[in-house]
Amino acid sequence: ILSKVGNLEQITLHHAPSNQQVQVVLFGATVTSWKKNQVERFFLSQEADFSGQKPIRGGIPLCFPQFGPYGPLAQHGFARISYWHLKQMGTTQDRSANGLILSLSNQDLNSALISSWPFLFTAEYQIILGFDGLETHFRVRNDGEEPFSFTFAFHNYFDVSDVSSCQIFGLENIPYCDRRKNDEWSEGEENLSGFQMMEPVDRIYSSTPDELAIFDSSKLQIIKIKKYHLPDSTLWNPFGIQGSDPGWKRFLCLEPGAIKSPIHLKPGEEWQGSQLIQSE
Ligand code: TA6
Repeated sequence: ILSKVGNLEQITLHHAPSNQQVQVVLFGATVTSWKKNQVERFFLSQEADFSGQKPIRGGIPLCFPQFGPYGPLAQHGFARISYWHLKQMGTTQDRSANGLILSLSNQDLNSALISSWPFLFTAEYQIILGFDGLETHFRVRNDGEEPFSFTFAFHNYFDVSDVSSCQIFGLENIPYCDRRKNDEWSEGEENLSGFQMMEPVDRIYSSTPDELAIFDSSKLQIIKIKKYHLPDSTLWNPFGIQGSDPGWKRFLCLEPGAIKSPIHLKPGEEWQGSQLIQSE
């Protein structure tokens, strides 16, 4: 189903047998909503901008080809502020899943972006709704004659009842880069699952396990993330500091990515990073 939100085109995908629905805005290839059993699982800011002038705050913005401010591009790169094309959409023959593929290439970029990131590439973003949950697959191919490098993250904004009543599983004892302390590296914390967020957190954990989870003790909801070829994970909540989104209590960002060590692609090479999100 194709519809409009603000100035932007969006697609709604359903998977009736598992009672799931996902909404994807072509601008930024941003997943803005995922409902299972009619319950929303992603946070979308009340201030989310649908003019096509700014990244959409909420859901799953894509950070590519640069995570954060670390590189020649504006924060988190151009994927989240580019107009993607619908390449394919439909259910599998046995109706066990419904999905779509969006694409973006260097031809879709303006000249300022091309001069900051002068590489020939094709990116494809596949979103699949099925009995297992929501799968997102991000692929990049080097179509040029020069090698290039990039960093990447799925900037997941999960909807939580209160960020202070969430437990995080999978990041115990893992060293992290503390973006709030001049990117200083800290030793991991032993008991992160008992950890209650009481202050701003902005961390990049390196070499994290491929299964992570958030338990929301008020909603009694668990979100599980399985990730593939994405070694790192960002954990973020601004906790009301100046400039925080007014809805900051209601989200927790847990973002699988390839951040610490950039991915290098030689001419003709392709890379894929994926996640499967399940919620009970
Ligand atoms: O992933 C966390 C982070 O990099 C934070 O440092 C914070 O700036 C956040 O992303 C949101 O960035 P944005 O540019 O969307 O406001």
